[in-house]
Amino acid sequence: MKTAVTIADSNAKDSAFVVWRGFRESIEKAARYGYDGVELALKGAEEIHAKELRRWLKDSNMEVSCITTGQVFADRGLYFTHPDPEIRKKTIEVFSGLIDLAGEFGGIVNAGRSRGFVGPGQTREEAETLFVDTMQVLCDRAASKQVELLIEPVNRYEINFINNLDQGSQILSKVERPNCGIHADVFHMNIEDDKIGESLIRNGNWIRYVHFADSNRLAPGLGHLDFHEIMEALKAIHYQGWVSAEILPGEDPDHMARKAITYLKPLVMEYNCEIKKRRVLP
Ligand code: LER
Ligand code: MN
Repeated sequence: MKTAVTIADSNAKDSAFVVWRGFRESIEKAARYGYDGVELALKGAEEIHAKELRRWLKDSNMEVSCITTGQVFADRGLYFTHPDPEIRKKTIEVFSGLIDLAGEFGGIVNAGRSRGFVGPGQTREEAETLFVDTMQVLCDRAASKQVELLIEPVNRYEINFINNLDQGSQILSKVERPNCGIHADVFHMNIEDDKIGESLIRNGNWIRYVHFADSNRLAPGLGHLDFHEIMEALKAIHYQGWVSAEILPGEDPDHMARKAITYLKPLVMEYNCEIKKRRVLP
């Protein structure tokens, strides 16, 4: 398990949900603070100059954990279940660019709110069909680049579609693609899932990525979520992926990022030791 923090371009709006802005400075800072990687929140692949990014990552010995797409929805109004075929076509075009980029950086693209919702005048079945069709097209593109496309269940106050992990697993089984999966966010799970640990275990086969924030969406440790329960559940499913701090930056993003890594680092180190010990057991 490795730790990451969410970053975006310097002009990203609040809806990007990132801790730091400005790619180069954020990568350097994340490395100094002790994170292993950065999660790139992007509006489109054109925001990234691959050669520069490669150099900044190498200089700081950092990795990209995942490419996330909240701004594709919030800023550009693009999503999988849009009733207009032209908008869906544009969504596929933008996601294809991000998938190609992930082929070189991180190997994971997330569809949070951009997976769409049940719109006015649309039935749930119609939204589901559009979602499944779009996922299939994009998963096939992603497979050719060895990329995984993950959906993130998001709480009901933000979206009316795929709110908990059970719903995520259920709809992904209709997508029928080996490179789709779930990106779990424990902040949303605290609102939507019956028991966080039990839901992580129940849906463990699908989980490929995890967002960590506390109940108040601040750094882990500053709210009332039980991160030991969460780590125990991740251990039970032998989770080997990233834990990424997607937290509200508050007045002082540096302070919040520091709080998060100070809490996460020992937790992850202990986890990694135990997972290693388990693996040598018969
Ligand atoms: C994005 O990762 C997320 O968690 C959402 O709350 C954004 O709507
Ligand atoms: Mn999230």
